[in-house]
Amino acid sequence: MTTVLKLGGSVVTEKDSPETVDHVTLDEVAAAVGAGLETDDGTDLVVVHGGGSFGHHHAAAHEVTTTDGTHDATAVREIHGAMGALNEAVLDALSGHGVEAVPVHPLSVAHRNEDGELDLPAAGVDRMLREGFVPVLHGDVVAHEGKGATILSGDDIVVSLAQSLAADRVGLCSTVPGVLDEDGSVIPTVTAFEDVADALGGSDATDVTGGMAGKVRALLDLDVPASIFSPADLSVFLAGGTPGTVVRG
Ligand code: IP8
Repeated sequence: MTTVLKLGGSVVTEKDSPETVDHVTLDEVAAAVGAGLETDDGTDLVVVHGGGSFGHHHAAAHEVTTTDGTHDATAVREIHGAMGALNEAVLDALSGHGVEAVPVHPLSVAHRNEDGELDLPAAGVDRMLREGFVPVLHGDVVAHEGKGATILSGDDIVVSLAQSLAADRVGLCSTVPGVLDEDGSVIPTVTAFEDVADALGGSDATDVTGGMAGKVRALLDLDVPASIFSPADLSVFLAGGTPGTVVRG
């Protein structure tokens, strides 16, 4: 059983305060991951985390998005460096709860072609899983044919890895308990973007990769259903449940 779990950038950071880890929530989700793996040691778990207040502020400052690139190595290093620092914090938290977490930095292995198609080789991640590690990837800046380097969202990493690892389960741990309708109630199932287009507003903090709308679009591309839920439901998800919203393309 292979599970790909994304920890949203807004979950693990104070999203409106530059380069600030939300240590309380990060520790809670790390504890849930540690307990989940202890209960079910047959699960191969890949963790991906978003940028939150680490990646997005630097990306915005350098005007780098998923489609607008930069050839400025300093900009690339600043965005990647911030994400590396957040990755360290996530690794530390997971390690503190007994998770054999190791880093995987997309900048070093992934790239996009001129059509924007992502190539993220997964053989190394697969080997890590087989050796009992929990690979921890993150949204990053990656080389992009003809554009220098652009932003790679953690959501796109999740989709790519879920496909190349033939994952059985995909979960997005977000600050909200699922995809919400206009009344703020969780929509149990989403099967087409048009069903929720009106309900999905933009993200309210600096987010160059599209907030909830971007997540739903990315998850609709998957072969397996994906769950979107809040940290309070992470244990339920890891125990095999489907809390929050299930996105099924
Ligand atoms: O928060 C974005 O990842 P996301 C990463 O998963 C950067 O969209 C570098 C802004």
